[in-house]
Amino acid sequence: MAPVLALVGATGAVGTVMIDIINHRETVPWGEIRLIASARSAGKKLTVRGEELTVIELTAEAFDGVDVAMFDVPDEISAEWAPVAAARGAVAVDNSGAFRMDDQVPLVVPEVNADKVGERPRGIIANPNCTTLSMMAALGALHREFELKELVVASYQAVSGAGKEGVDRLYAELEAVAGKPVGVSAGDVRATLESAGLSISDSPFPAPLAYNVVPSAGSYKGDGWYSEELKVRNESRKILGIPDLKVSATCVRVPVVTTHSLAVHATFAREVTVEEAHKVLEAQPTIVLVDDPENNVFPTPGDVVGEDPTYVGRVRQALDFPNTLDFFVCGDNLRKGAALNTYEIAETLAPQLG
Ligand code: 2RA
Repeated sequence: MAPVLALVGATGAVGTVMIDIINHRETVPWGEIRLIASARSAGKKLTVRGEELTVIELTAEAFDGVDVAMFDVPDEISAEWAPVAAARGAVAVDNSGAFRMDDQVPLVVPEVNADKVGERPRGIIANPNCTTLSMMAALGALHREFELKELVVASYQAVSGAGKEGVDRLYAELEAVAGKPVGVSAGDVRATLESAGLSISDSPFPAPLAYNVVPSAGSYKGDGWYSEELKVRNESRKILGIPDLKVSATCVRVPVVTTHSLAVHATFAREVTVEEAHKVLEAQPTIVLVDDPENNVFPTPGDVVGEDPTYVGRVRQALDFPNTLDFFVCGDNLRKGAALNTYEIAETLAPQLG
C-alpha cells in the first residue's frame, strides 16, 4: 500500500510552501496526504494535488495510520508532538530546532548523507536550520572530493527567516523611509522609524533593517555568539560527519525578503583549482553554478528567490590561504532551507514504508 504522509503545521508559512512543493511534484509516492494544524486552523480547506483537503486538529489520533509525519511548527510543538507521532508508528521528519543535536536523531540533507535516514532510534529525523542548509549541497559535494578541513562563513540572511513578522517589519520600515533622504547621518533611519511609530522595541530585529544590515541572527547565547552562528558550526559538523571540523560563522540579517546568502571560505586537505571545484559543483544536480565574474554573472538572492536549487558563484582560490576556496552561495531559505529539504527526506523514506 502506498504510504500515508501527514503535514503538521499545514497552514503556517513553511507549511504553505510545502503544499506548493507537493503540488508541483511531477508524481508523489503517497496514498493519502493528511493536513494537520492547531485547533485554531482545523476545518480550513486547502487544495493539494487538485483535491480539497480539510485540515484536522493536532491530536495523537491524527497520526493513526500515518507513515511519515513532516513537522513545520515551533520547537516546543515539535518537542511535544514528534515523539507522539513516532510512538504511533510514523517517522517524524522535523523542521524545528528541537532534535537537531540529539545523538539519537539523524540530521539529514539527502544529497549529502541520505544513508543516515535509516539510523533513527527515536523514529525522528531532523531537518537542518536554513542557514546551514543553504551551503550544504555545495560543501557536501566539495568535501566528498577534496576533504574539508576548516570553514569560515559570513551569512546575509533574509527577513523571512524570522517569519511573517520579519517580512511585515521590513515592508513597514521601507514604507516609512520611502522617498526620504535618510541613511546619511548616524541614527537618522532609526529616528525616522520612531517618528513613524516603528519603535525598535516592537521589531523582531534589534536595529533597523531599512538601509542597514544587522549583525545578529537568532538569540544571543553568550561569549559573543548568536544562536544562528552556533547552529552553523554544530550542524555542519554533524551533517558532514566531521566532529572536529573547525568552523567560525558571523550571521548578519539583511534587507532581503527571502533567500539566504553566504560567503564561504573553505579549506581542504589539498589545493583545489577553480576548474576542479566547478567540475564537482556542476556535477551536483541540486546546484546551479553561476560563475562568470568577468561579465558580472554571479548569484544574488533577488534572482534566486522561489528556486529549488542552491546557486553558487564567485568561486576563487584564496590568495593568502593555502588549499582554500572562497565562494558565494544563495539558497531560498523557505524552499531548500526548510520545506523542500524536509520533503526530500520524506521522499527518500517513501520506498521503505507503506
Ligand atoms: C533565520 N535561520 O534566518 C533562521 C530561521 N530558521 O532566522
